[in-house]
Amino acid sequence: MKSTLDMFADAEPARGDEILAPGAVLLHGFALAHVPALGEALQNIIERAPFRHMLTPGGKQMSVALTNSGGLGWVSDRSGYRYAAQDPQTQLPWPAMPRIFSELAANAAAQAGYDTFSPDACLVNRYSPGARLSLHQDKNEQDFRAPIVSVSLGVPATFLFGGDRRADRPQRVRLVHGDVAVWGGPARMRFHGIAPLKNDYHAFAGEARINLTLRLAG
Ligand code: MD3
Ligand code: FE
Repeated sequence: MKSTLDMFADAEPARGDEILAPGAVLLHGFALAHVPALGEALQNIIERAPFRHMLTPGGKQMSVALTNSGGLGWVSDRSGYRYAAQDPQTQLPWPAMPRIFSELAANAAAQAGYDTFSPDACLVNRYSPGARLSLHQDKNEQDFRAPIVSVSLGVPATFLFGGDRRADRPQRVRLVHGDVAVWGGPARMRFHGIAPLKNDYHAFAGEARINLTLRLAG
């Protein structure tokens, strides 16, 4: 029986890996074999830290619902965006990062050319029909040398891949169930977002899309 590590042992580019831009690689279907394990780990997280709609600093509810796992979790409220070790709803530490999340992320990063990625935060976003994420940069992390790894599950979405300036016209990239993308190097600070989720159905989570983003936050 192969160990989880052996299943990922070759850190070589695979057929069908798609370079979106310097530093940004889309690994089509990379997570597919691991979806059952990812789903079980996710169930356990949302039992302890349910999805919730956070407030933006401007006081509006986000259309995306979120939760976290790992030593740090991304949070937002009237005072701003930041990482926090505790769930603000319960004051408990976020659920531990499941090994399948960190291993999958490290191995995806290696296949994309980033050698030693060891995430300490996993933000879990849930998109219901119509939910969207407007163009933004991820800059709450301490060390921008680390990439961000994202895992798409459930209903497909249109990822908006912008440039270094907000006004740069975004490239539209379809992300489907099982896709893993790695965003680092010169792509790390690019503006990005998700177009409003279409009404659709996928067996993984019904009408929803779930996205895991694995980060080195602290
Ligand atoms: C490109 N989430 O949570 S993941 C976010 O699908 C976020 O839920 C989206 O953007 C989602 O901050 C996109 C892909 C992603 C994540 C971070 C990036 C792409 C990125 C950072 C820089 C460039
Ligand atoms: Fe982002």
